[in-house]
Amino acid sequence: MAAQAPTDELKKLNISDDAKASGNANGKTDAPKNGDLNQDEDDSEDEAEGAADATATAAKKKKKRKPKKKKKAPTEQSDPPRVLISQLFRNNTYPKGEEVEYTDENRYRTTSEEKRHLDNLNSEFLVDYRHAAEAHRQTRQWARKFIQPGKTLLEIADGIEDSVRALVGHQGLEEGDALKAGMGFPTGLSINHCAAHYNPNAGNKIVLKEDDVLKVDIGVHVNGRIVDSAFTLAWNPRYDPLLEAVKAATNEGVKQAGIDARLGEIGGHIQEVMESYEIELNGTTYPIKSIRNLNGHTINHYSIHGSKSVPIVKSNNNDKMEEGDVFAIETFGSTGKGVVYEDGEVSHYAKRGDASKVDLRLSSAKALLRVIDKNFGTLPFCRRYLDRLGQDKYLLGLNNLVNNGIVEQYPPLVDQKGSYTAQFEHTVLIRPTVKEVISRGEDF
Ligand SMILES: [Co+2]
Repeated sequence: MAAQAPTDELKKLNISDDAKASGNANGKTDAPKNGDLNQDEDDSEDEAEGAADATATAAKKKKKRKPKKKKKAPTEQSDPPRVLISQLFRNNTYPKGEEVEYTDENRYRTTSEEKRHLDNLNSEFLVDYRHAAEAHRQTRQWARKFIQPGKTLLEIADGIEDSVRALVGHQGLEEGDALKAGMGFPTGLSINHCAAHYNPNAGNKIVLKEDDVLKVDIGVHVNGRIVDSAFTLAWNPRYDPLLEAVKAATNEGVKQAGIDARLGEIGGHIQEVMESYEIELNGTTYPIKSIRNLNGHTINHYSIHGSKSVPIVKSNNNDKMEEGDVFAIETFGSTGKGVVYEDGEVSHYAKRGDASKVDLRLSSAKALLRVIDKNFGTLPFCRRYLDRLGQDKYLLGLNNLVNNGIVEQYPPLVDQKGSYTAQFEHTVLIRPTVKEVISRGEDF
């Protein structure tokens, strides 16, 4: 999910970034830990076995060859993905992300006993993060094949979200279940000049087209540890330079990230890479611009937007990255103006971490707030997530919560009509010993 930088125009419309910054996940840290996950793992073992036809066939073959080995749990993912990640990777041992050693004066950290000790104290955090990241990778591996022109945005959103929930073993239909693991935020499916925060509300009729450029922004959380990672798909090769530029710019940001790195300087490096590309469309050459009012951001426990932001243009932000920070490094390139504004029907919302107690007079708002507290806490949600909980006619109450400053809305963010935008994003853990690009996969 993108963080918006308050530019001059936006400042008039928006609350400042500081006010947006949410501290802790007040009272939402009571999500049950591994015990419960293991419970679910056992319950759904049979179900997962039945679902995986391909897996069953593969296992049969194996059986013929090695009759001694008894088939137990599935060892490979199904299509669509429905086998628990915790079944594919036992004993809380999930694949690592890309670990990168620190450089220069921080080089000592890789082997430092003290820093290793700090790292070990944080093992639960790492297990949850790697678990969520593997669910992200396996979901997007499937989504890359599934998402094709002709599919509706609703089919795509449901397909991705059903997969994420199945892989972490939490459907999120009972109170509190979505807080244990599941969607970290609504799936962003933003087309062409729309850069971010588009998710189809119920009844949406949009069908993906051959010439579209689609940003797929997926959030997966386990125990409130949110992996925020996005990629862009296009079927017409004419967009290749745009996608290449943004992928390279994001990788530059990931490369520059580290302890003591200054955020404004990182923005400069990102912009330099991004704006070294251009693209020709219908005989016109367009420079590719960094979208200057979109940012990467820190991620806190149960909170997608922390207090630090990572600009994607050069800026005088002298804040530094620090040990223990979690960053979503995301960059956006555009053939348009390189500035986004809010436009269109809202789908994304989140309860503000700093929401004060307001005496709500509207009973529908009061009831809806209870639903939000019990199911999402400060995790972003969309209208469809309320629909699937059986909520209806909630718009008046929802808007009342927005107007009272309890819930923040995140409208779609668009550049100039007719332009094309692309996004790539990774989540990076600034661990005491190394930097871990937790969402890194073979695809990007
Ligand atoms: Co993000």
